[in-house]
Amino acid sequence: MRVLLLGGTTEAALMALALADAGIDAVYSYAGRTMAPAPQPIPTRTGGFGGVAGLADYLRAEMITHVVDATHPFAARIGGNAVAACAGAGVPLIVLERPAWVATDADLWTRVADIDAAVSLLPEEPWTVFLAIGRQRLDAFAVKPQHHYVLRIVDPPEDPLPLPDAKIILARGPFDVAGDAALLCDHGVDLIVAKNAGGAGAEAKLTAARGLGLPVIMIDRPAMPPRRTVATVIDVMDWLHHAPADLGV
Ligand code: 3Y8
Ligand code: NAP
Repeated sequence: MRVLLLGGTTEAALMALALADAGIDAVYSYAGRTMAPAPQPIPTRTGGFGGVAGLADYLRAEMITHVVDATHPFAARIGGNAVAACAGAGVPLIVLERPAWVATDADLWTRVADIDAAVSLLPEEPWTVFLAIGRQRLDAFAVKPQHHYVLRIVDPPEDPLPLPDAKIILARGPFDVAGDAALLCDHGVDLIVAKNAGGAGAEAKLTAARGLGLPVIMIDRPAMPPRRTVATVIDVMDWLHHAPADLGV
């Protein structure tokens, strides 16, 4: 057995520990998005594969017998590529994904389908908006430059921001409620924009917003092709020990 673990999340880090503890031959894959990704207890590789074909070639060249996709619910491209490449190479695939967050009665959420829909909901008059969506799609907010944006990103931006009035907070997470409540208060945040990432690592801002009575625009996850999906490391380990050489769908 030789496992390719598509990583970059808290769940992937826990999966890597389980694979290392079980002595399973595995490799952890990072996209190379951040300057100093967290170290892992199994060998790691960093960088894109070169699309579906590149990933399928990697599976064959590295004699991968199973793929575990523990990437992020919003990492839609690699998720779709993994389905296609595994089907093409005849390698079983399983997805380890945390459940989506669900609003409680105390939450002031407005759910939208994507980032552009979130931007369209921003008011015309200037507000202080906390963008907890990372760095990749900040360009979408350039059509509403009148707001004071508070941005939390992992690494300093290489290029000038597309937003004229923005405060940058460099932080990697996981985050805690006290810290996020202080952030929201200190910056006078009126509104939060978040992706429905699920998991505990990014949830603190929602708990803090609930306590402060702040509204949240919640971006729903992108649709993904059918694939075998589980929510725990134990379920993946069970699958690895029982998976016939079938495909992951
Ligand atoms: C490179 C690996 C671990 C994993 C930690 C989790 C928790 C902290 C919360 C907010 C939300 C956001 C962002 C976030 C969180 C965990 C987890 C998670 C959200 C690292 C990591 C990589 C990335 C990539 C990065 C994205 C960005 C997204 C910041 C490592 C730290 C907003 C997603 O600068 C960039 O280009 C950053 C890009 C993809 C989303 C975006 O579109 O900008 N994650 N995050 C992975 C790789 O190279 O393959 O550096 O160690 C991992 C983690 N980020 O160690 O336990 O598991 O969710 N990451 C979101 O959830 O909305 C921050 O600020 O409240
Ligand atoms: P994405 O948009 O789905 O992927 C874009 C391209 O990046 C992919 O086509 C692939 O390039 C490469 N890639 C992505 N993840 C990879 C991995 N684990 N190993 C090797 N190549 C990878 O992905 P993303 O949203 O940019 O996320 C990138 C990484 O950050 C992932 O590891 C993800 O788990 C992590 N992350 C993302 C978010 C988020 O909000 N999106 C949040 C937390 C962590 P090729 O086509 O060349 O193979």
